[in-house]
Order: sequence, then C-alpha cells, then structure tokens
Amino acid sequence: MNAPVTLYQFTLCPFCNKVRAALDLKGVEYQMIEVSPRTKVELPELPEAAPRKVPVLRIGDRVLYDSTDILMELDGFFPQEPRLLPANEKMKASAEEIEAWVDEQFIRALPTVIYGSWANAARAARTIGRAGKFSFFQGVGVKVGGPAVMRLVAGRILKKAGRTDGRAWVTECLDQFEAWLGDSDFVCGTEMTLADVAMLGGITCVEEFPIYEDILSRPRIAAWHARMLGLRQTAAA
Ligand SMILES: N[C@@H](CCC(=O)N[C@@H](CS)C(=O)NCC(=O)O)C(=O)O
Repeated sequence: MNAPVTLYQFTLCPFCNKVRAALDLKGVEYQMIEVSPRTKVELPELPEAAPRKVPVLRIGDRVLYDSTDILMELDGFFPQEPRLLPANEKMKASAEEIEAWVDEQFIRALPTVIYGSWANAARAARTIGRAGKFSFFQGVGVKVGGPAVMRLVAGRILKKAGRTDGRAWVTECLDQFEAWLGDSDFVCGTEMTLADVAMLGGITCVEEFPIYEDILSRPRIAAWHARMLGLRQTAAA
C-alpha cells in the first residue's frame, strides 16, 4: 500500500499551488490541510532547520518543506511520468534555473498587480474575503487594514525589487516566458519539467483575479496552459 500523502497549505499560496500542480500531474492522491496563518498549529513536527511556512508535504513519515525542494524530490517518491527533472543534464540545469526564476520574478511580481491600484486592491480584498482565508495575497495586517495595507505591501515589494511599475514587471515576466517557450510545447523543449509546473502553480493562484485573463490572452501561453491542463486531466482519469 502507498504511504499516505498530506499537503499542509494555504489555498491561495502560489508555492502551495506549485506542489498541488506537481502532485496532480503525477496523479498522486493526497489530502490537503488548510493551515491557520497566525498559529500554524496544523503543521506537523518540522525539522529544526525548517521555517514555519507552507507548503509542507508529508509522505508517510517523511516531512518535506520548501516548494522548490519538494518538486526536486518528488520523482524519487513518485517515479511515474511525467518526470519533473529531465535526465538530460543541460535540460535539467535550465529547468532548475527557470523554476527559480518563477519564484523570484513571476510569483513576486503578481501581488504588485493584484493589489497595486485602489480598484485592484479593493477587488482583491473582496476576493480574499470570499475565500474566507488568510493567504499569500493578504500579507501581514491586510485583514485589518484592507486595501490600504495591500497597497503598502505592493509598494514595498516593488521598492525592494528596485521597480516602480508592477504591471510592467509582470508583462516583462510573461514576455520572457513566451520567449523561452518559443515554438516548443514546454518551456525547456519537448518534455514537461518542474519549470512548467512552477509557472502553472503561479498562474493557477491568480485564477480569480483580472490578471488571469491578461495572462491567458497571450496565444503562446494559452496554448501551453491548455497543454498543461490536458496532462493534468489525463493524470486524473
Ligand atoms: N521558499 C518557500 C516560500 C514559502 C512561503 O513564503 N510561504 C508563505 C505562504 S505563501 C508562508 O508560509 N508564510 C507564512 C509566514 O511567513 O509566516 C517555498 O517555496 O516553499
């Protein structure tokens, strides 16, 4: 019998969405536990070095943390297709590089658009209120401060990144991803890798926000996205 798999997560956390995408694509059955952001009491016992952050993935008695490390280890636990790490060393290096870029650029840039203007911040507050959960997109204090705090958070992310325009940043990211895709099926070529999984996770996370339509209005990204959802559907069948 397979070891039980449990994902400790926040629904709207992009890093958790990366792990969900990977498990879904491999057709792994798992249970999800929504973690309370203030207390995080639901988390299992973590190794000493681990930050008290989500995602955490428990496979039997093994506890994994950090979305990138989890994606890197997943083939070892679940060797079935699709493999996340390509056998080809060059492709593997580029997949790892793009996966890291998704975290450092695309996922970091998203909140600056999601609550970068008063209208978007108000909408984000409503969407998040509806979801009824704390999340990545709320940031510290957003529950009490609402859109005003969201705008502050967006400003802080931009300043730290040395940028002034969140939309331009996301546009740059999407241009870059499309350039890497070129005419290939996947971002590193013919095989799906953890780089595609990370991007899918980031995009899935903003499904309820207007930026989602902007992302999918790009034909190359839309075709790639449909391909990824097709694979996910095959795995579920
Ligand atoms: N590098 C980590 C980042 C994880 C992360 O920042 N998680 C956020 C949620 S989106 C979190 O748990 N924040 C809670 C906190 O910092 O207290 C990963 O890829 O897993």
